[in-house]
Amino acid sequence: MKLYTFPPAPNPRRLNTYLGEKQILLSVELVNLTRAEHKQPQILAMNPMGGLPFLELDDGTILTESLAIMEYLEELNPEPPMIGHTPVERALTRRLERICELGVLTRVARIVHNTNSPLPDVNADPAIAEQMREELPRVLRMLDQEMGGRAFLAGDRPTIADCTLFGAWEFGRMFGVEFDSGLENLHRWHQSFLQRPSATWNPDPGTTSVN
Ligand SMILES: N[C@@H](CCC(=O)N[C@@H](CS)C(=O)NCC(=O)O)C(=O)O
Repeated sequence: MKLYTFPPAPNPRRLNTYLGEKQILLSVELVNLTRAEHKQPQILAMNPMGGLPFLELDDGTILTESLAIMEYLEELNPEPPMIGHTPVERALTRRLERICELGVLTRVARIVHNTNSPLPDVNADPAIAEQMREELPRVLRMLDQEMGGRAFLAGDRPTIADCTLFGAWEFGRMFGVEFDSGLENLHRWHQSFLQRPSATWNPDPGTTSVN
């Protein structure tokens, strides 16, 4: 299989982090979003939505959506479990992952793209960025409280929720989105997560890492 991706972007980054936690290696084709390479006809022919990442399976099937790709790879590589063991652990992990994507990653991305987007031809709307800046702290405070003294969002092992939050946090950091210093548990988690091999994982040593 082959992964089409651009790891500095938050959805590619969360998938890369997942691959790193699993130590999965696969063939990668870098598609530079900042040069609009995802709008090239050969990419749109595979993925008409144009978004990254997407995975091309050996039979030519194209999988888009980072979460669907993580779930697919989790079924192929169940160890170590990144979505929990038991039905309730799996539901709680998925709950946190959805909160991290919809509540954090999406808002961080909208702040960046409506102020200082690295993508060409984006119509920035500062009012949207402002609204997202107002909404973001509440969900982060909730995650910070829920995490408490745990090592990871869902407990003592990393899960797909950590991968999504890490992708969002790193993208925000890269573009000056401020995370309140009062989020002590999340800042501790982030500092510790930065030390993990998954934070800089290159799933295809044949390509230059752009993390
Ligand atoms: N829901 C998709 C979103 C994919 C997506 O929009 N990716 C962004 C990078 S984070 C992208 O490729 N943006 C390019 C564009 O919107 O033109 C996922 O979870 O993978």
